[in-house]
Amino acid sequence: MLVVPAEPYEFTFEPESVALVIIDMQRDFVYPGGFGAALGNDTSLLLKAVEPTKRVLEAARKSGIYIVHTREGHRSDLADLWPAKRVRGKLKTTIGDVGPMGRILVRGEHGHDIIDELKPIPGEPVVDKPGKGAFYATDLGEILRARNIRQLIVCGVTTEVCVTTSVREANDRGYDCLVLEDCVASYFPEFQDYALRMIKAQGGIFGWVSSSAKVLPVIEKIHLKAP
Ligand code: TIU
Repeated sequence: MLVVPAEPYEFTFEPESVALVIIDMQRDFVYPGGFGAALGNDTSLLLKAVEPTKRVLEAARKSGIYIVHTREGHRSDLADLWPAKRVRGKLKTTIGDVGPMGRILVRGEHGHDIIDELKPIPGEPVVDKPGKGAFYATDLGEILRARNIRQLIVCGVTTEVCVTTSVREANDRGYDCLVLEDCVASYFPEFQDYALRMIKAQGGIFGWVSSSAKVLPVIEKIHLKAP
């Protein structure tokens, strides 16, 4: 059993039953010209999560722990895009429209893909999700169940939207979630703060909060054999 210093108390896990889940580290959120920018946000605020997440991803790859990536986006025919999601915000340029990185939040487009720094490698499933939560209308649950994964180390963007929605979904499905505070980011510093506080309040009502500096030495001790 390994132990990570965390709040509200230490997070314990077995390496075989933990997965690193990286949520929506897509160009459409972290670079100008995508969905994040279309919503009126300063995308540069998300970049600070990239380097710490990269360190955790590289350590996880060396350790052999299971790694899953997610991407928010839609079919090119937009058949899986609820009208409510499409019109929300009354945006001039919205999901499915052409932007500088291709059609916004559409699978197969440049902006929809994961940033180069965190590019998945073979053996790391990429889960395409049409919603904010990583379990809604995806096979993530089956992918994790096939490996007997019960605990998730979570990185990604944005903290109060797709990260928190996914953590809440995971919590209700019986997973323990450890969210790394420097590996998640928000367009709103105050939401970053409150989203993390909501997860760890009330005895860890949705999960645990720690950091890359605290989890890295623990991951570096793991040497799992490839399955
Ligand atoms: N708008 C916002 O903060 N986030 C999203 O729309 N999606 C994700 O968080 N991935």
